[in-house]
Amino acid sequence: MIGAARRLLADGRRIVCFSGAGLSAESGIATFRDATEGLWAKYDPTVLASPEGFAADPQLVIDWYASRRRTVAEAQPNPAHTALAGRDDIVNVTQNVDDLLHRAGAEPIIQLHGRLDADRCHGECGHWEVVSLSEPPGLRDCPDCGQPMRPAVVWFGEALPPQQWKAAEQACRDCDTLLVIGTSAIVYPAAGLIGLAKSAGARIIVVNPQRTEAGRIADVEVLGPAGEVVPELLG
Ligand code: BJW
Repeated sequence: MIGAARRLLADGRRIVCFSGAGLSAESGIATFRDATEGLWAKYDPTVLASPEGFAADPQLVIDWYASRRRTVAEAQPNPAHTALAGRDDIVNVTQNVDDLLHRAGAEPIIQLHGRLDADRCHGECGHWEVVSLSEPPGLRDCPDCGQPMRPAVVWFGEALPPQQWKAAEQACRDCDTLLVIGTSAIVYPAAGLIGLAKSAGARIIVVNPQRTEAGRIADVEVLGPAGEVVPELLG
């Protein structure tokens, strides 16, 4: 399977990598849906990452993000990030909110679900600030309008940033090879990019230790961890 995937990538002229939380798993960042351990295990991330979760308990949500931000601050890019960064012909479309692809030096990167290293006003005023991952802010109000500040990420029920979404759709429509890494492929509209690329004629390669929804339409499915498989595919 790895040989078949390598050949597809070698033949690719317009390659897009569509990644999810599994890309950063070997850097020590917990995936969204895999069982978690420790302090936050008893909370459901799909509830915390929603406007309803924030309205119900803003302090809890901000504390959860502070903990995740500190973890990202301490994490390092893994060999999969580095391999992707080594290929400036690959367009990265990621669902990840961490900055590990950036720190590895990958470019371009389209971040569909926002970023952890910024906060924005939860109201409509548009105030936005870069924040420290290692010393994240606590619960606080927007200096412009007094509404609460919150991480600049996309929660369930919220629209994806329109420019990034448009760029991702364009890239997936135009690519001839889509490398799908470390995503359960169940969160929409992002997961729909795989079907979009497929119906536009792209070959689909999926890298994941487990079988996923994306595997159903893959031309090649490589079962294994990104940190081992991706350097082999792109080296
Ligand atoms: C490894 C590995 C290793 C492990 N190597 N791999 C149709 C039907 C039903 C519902 C919907 C629908 N369409 C839309 C919805 C609603 C919803 C949705 O999709 N829900 C589904 C759960 C059903 N979608 C939304 O709400 C979206 N917005 C929307 O639709 O808006 C409509 C609208 C339009 C106009 C105006 C207003 C509204 C928004 C979705 C936002 C998602 N946000 C999150 C949180 C981001 C912030 C944060 O991190 O806190 O994004 S949720 C979470 O899921 C996060 C991720 O980016 C995203 C995807 O998860 P991902 O990356 O796939 O991670 P996991 O954990 O699921 O999977 C990890 C994988 O890695 C696994 O497969 C492992 O096997 C693998 N792995 N180790 C490689 N070493």
